[in-house]
Amino acid sequence: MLDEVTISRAIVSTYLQKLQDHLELDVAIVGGGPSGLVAGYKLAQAGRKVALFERKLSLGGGMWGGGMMMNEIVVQEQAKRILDEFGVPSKEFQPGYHTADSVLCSTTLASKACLAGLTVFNLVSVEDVMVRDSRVTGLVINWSAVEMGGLHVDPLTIRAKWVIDATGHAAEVLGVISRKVDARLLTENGRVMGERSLWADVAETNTLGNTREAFPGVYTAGMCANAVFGSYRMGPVFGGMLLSGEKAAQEVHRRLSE
Ligand code: 48F
Repeated sequence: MLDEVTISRAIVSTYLQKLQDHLELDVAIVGGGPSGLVAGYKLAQAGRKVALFERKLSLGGGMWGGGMMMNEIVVQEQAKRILDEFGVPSKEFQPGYHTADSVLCSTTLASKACLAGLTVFNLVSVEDVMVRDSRVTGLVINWSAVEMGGLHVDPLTIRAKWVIDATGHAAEVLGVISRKVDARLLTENGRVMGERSLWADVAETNTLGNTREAFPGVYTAGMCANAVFGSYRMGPVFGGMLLSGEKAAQEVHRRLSE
């Protein structure tokens, strides 16, 4: 016979244990779009203690909707190996252009990342960071429902050796740092430079170069990289997002080993 309160107790105690186990991390990833998921997968595979915080209910970010809600994405040649690595089926449309079902891609990235050991806290928003000696040392988090309701509720904190800002166009983590009176980002003007108009080819190339430390302790990944360092947007071509997640993970993994 099922007891309702036992069901509630199981959820409350398991969730709180999971949260307690992840209050101190090697890497905290903010944003569960394609770049954050690839970064999470790679870091978990490398044995790092890594958790991902996602504001929304579901993972996948801007990938779900493909291009203008047509749920297919395009991935260029250089990144097809990542689709293959995750086991996401793709079709060659013409040489150099591969398509994949965006729902299958989003769900597969999410599933493989979690199975590799990434812990996801969805419905949690990152509203700020902690800084000590001019370096980010963790995240300030709150329930997304608190944020959406505009409620005055104080947050909790997560300590992390590294943070990856994978929040997409909004570059929210670096944005909040950039607005502090005493902080300068590692960009030309010390601020989030903002993104330029849509130019797929240049944007995709620049994404990888812009995947780097943008403030001590914080790496960019995905579209955030271009938004922070002032490059172009790219529309529904996703290779750069996958490669950027991979690069952020590799570099943060290396920095943790130093
Ligand atoms: O936007 P998103 O998919 O980021 P991405 O990995 O990929 C960008 C592409 O989808 C597309 C593109 C490429 O062709 O231009 O836009 O760079 O996913 C970002 C995720 O971060 C979450 C947000 O809900 C989304 O799922 N997010 C944003 N801000 C916060 C956050 C925050 N403050 N706290 C938690 N999650």
